[in-house]
Amino acid sequence: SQSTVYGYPRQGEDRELKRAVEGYWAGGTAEDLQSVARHLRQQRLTVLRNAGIDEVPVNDFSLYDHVLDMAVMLGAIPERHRQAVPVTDTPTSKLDRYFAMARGTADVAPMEMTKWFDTNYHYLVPELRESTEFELDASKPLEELAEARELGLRARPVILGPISFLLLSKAASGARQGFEPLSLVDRLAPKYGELLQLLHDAGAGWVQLDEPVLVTDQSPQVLAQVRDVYAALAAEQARPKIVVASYFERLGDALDVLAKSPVEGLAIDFTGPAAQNLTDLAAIGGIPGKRLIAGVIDGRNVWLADLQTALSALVTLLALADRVDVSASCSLLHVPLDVRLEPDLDPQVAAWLSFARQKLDEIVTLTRGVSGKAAIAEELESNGALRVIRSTSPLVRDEAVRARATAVGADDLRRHSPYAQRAEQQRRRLGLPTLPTTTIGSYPQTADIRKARAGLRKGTVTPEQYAETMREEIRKVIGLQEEIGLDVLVHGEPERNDMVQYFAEQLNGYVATVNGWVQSYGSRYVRPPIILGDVSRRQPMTVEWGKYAQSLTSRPVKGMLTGPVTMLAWSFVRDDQPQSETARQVGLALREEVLDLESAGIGVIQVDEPALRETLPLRKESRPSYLRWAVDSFLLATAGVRDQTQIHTHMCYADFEDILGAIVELDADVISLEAARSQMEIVDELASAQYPNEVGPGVWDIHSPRVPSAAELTERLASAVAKFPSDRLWANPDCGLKTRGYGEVRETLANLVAAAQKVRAGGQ
Ligand code: THG
Ligand code: ZN
Repeated sequence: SQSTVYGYPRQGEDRELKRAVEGYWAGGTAEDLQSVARHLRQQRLTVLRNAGIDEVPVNDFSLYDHVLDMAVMLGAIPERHRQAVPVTDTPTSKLDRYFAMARGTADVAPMEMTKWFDTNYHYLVPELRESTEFELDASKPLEELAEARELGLRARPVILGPISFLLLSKAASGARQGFEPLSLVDRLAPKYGELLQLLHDAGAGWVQLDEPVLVTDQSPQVLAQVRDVYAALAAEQARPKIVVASYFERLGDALDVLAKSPVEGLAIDFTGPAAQNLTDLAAIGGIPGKRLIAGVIDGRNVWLADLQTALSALVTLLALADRVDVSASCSLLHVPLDVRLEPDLDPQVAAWLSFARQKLDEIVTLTRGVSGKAAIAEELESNGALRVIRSTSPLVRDEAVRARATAVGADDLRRHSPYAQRAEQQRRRLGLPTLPTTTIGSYPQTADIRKARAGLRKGTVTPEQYAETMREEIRKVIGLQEEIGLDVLVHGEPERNDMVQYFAEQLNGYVATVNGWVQSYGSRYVRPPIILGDVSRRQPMTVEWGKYAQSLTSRPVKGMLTGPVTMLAWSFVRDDQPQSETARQVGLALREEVLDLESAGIGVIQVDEPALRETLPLRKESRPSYLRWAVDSFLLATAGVRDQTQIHTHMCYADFEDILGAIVELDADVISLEAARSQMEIVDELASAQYPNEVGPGVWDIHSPRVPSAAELTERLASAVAKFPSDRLWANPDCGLKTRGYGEVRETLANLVAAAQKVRAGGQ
C-alpha cells in the first residue's frame, strides 16, 4: 500500500497566496505573482514529501479556483471575456483574462459563483452553449507535473473529469432553449484524450479524473454517458493509467458503472455518509484487478481520526481490490493547514485535532499499518487513548446541557397561536403600514469600527472605549434610519466581525482558531470555529446592544441572531454525536437569547438561516431527516416568544424549491429572501405555494455597487404586489449592507422608502 492525497491547502502558512493575488489585482507584476505561486507549490510538495506521502497530487493548486482552471484549460471562455480581454502573446494577458472571468471587469460581469457540493468552498460556473468549441491548453498541469518531477517526486495530475465538468456547467445566456451542457460530451471527450496523451508524454504514470457529481442522484442516461466516455478514454493509445475519484457521499448506482469500466483505478470516500461505500463495494464483489485509493481519513473535518476503525476498513478493502492505497476522503482544501499554527489553543484540545498537515501523518501511519498492525501499535494506542480522554472530558460533556436538551418537548417547538392570530396582535403592537420597510441587519463596517476592534484586540483600546465607539455607531445608524423613514430599524451590528464567529466566541462548547484559514472563494478565506463540546450560553450576547438601540427611538428595533443550522454549517462540527443533537443545543442557547431580547422590550427578532439550503444533503434520501432537525432547531430557538413578538428570518439565495416545505414549517412571521437578481421570480413561487406568512422579497441586489433608482424599486415592489397579497409583503434589500458604502446605502434606502410610499399610495 502507498500513501497519497488529492489536494492540499493552497494559501501557504501566512496566506501568502491571498496577498500575492490581491497584490497583482492592485497593480503588481505577473512575475511577482507567478514567483510566489511557484514557491508555494514547491513548498507544498516538499511538505508532502517530508511527511512521507508516496504519490503527490499536482494541478490541485490554483490561483483562484480549480473549476475556472479547467474551463480555461478546455478553452471554455465566455465570449464576453474573450472580447473584453483579448489574449496577446504577453504572459499577463492570459492572467488578466483568467481574473476577468473570476471577477468581471468595468464592462463585463464575472462568471457565476456557486457552492462546491455541500462544502463551504465556492467555484465558478463554466458557461457553455451548442456552439462552444473546446480547445486544449494543458500548460498548467504540465508545468506543475514538471515541477514535481524536478523534485524527484512521483506525481499524479488531478483533473476535473468530463462528466463533472459538464454537469457543473450551465447554459450560457443566449444558448438554445433547453440546451444541456452534457450534450457536448462527445465534443469534449477527445480533448481529454489529447490531455491524457500529453500527460503520458510528460511522464505521468497515473492521472486522477475527479467525478464528484457521481455522488449526487443521477439518471440511468447520465450513468450511460459515464460508461461511454470512460470506455472512450480508456481506449486512448498512449495514456497514463486512470483513477476515477469521487467524494462527499456514497456512489450508489454509479459504483457498479465505474467498477465495470476499463479504467485502472477508483478513489472512493469511506467516511461519514459515504461509509456505506464499503458495504456497497463488497456487495458487488469489489474491483478485482483495479487500484483502489481508499479515502479513510475524513478530509473535511478537523478531528483526530479513529485509526483503529480506519485500519479495519483498510484490511477489509485489501480483499476487494488489486491494490489498496491510503488517502483522505477528499482534497484537504477544506481544512486548515496545520494545528501547530495555533499557539493559543489549549494543548489538550490541540491534541484532539487534525488539520491538513496532521492528516498526512495519519495517512502515512495507516499506510504502514496496512502491511501489519504491529508496525503501528504505538500510534494505535496513543490515538485510542486520546479519543477516550476526549469522549469523557468535561470540556466536551456538560450534563446540565444534555439534561435540558433531553427535556425538550413538542410544545417547545410550537408558537402559542397560529400565524393569523399572531399577526393581528403584532399589527396592533407595532403599528406598521402596509409594505413596511426594513433592512436585513448589518450596516457598513467603517474604518473606525475596524480600528476599534483591532485596538481592543491589541489592548490599545479599553473595553469601555470600545463600547462607546460601538454606541456612537449605533446612534448614527439609528439616526440615519429615522431620517430616511424606515419602519423597522436595526442597530447595524458594528460589534460583529462575522455572524457566526461573533456568537461562537460567546458560547460554551466552541473554540476559535487564529490561523485556521480555509478558502471560501478566490482570495477570500474564513476561519470556521470548532464545536468541541456541549453548547450553552454563558450570558446574554446581544441584549445590551439591542436595548441601547431601542432606547434611542420610538420605532421598533429588530434584534438580530444567527440561527442554529448556520451556526453549525459555518463551523467544524462534532463527529461524536449526530448534528441534530448539536443543533438542538445551539437552538436552546439561542432560545434563551430570544427570550431575553423579548423581556428587554425588543418586539421584533430576526434569526438568520442563510445556510439552511446549502447544507441540504447531496442525496435526496437523506434530505427529510436533515430538514426535520433543521426546522426543529429553528423552532426551538424561536417558538418560545409571545404572540405579539414578531419573528423574522432571512436567507440569501433564490433557489429554494427543494426546501419550500421546510420554510413554511419554520413558521417565521416574516421571511426576507434574495430576489433582486432573479427578477423577483421567487414571489411567483411563494404565491403558487400559497406561502401563508409574510415575505420580504429583496428588491435591492446589495452584491452590486449599483444604486437602483426609486422607479426601478417601485417597479419591483409593484410586481410583487401584483402576485402576492400586499398585506403580507415587506420592502427590503436582499441581504445585509456590511459590504456596501454609506453613500450607496443612504441613497438606495431613501429610494426604497419612496418606492414603498408610492406603491402604498397606488392603493395596491
Ligand atoms: N461567515 C462565515 N462563513 C461564510 C460566510 C460568512 N461562508 C459562506 C459565505 N459567507 C462566504 N463568503 C465570504 C465573504 C467574505 C469573506 C469570506 C467569505 C472574507 N474573508 C476575509 C478575507 O479573506 O480577507 C477574512 C475575514 C476575517 O478576517 O475573518 O472577506 O459571512 N462564517
Ligand atoms: Zn443575506
